[in-house]
Amino acid sequence: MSARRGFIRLLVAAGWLTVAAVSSAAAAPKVHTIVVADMAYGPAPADVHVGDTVRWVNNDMFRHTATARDGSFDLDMKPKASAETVVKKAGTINVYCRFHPGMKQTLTVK
Ligand SMILES: [Cu+2]
Repeated sequence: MSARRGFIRLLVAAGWLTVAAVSSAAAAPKVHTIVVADMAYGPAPADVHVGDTVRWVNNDMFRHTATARDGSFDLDMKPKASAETVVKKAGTINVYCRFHPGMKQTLTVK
């Protein structure tokens, strides 16, 4: 085998390693942060996948919850506290605050 051909094989192998590394990074779980302030949830994150973590950060001066209507989680947050959950199934999750029924949010999990 010529040195040139060996070099080309090395480049091809390195290319596959790069592809493998990038695709496994894309599949790694992500953390999505939602800031709670002024009696409201911040925007629901886009592109939430099963296995990702959704974290609510309560920047308000009041205690809030992030409670799933389907009962899958119920996170209670004192002022300046945060809480998180790992989403386990795809679909729509309706979230509300137990203390302030007007606080609502819809999470879409892919
Ligand atoms: Cu609340």
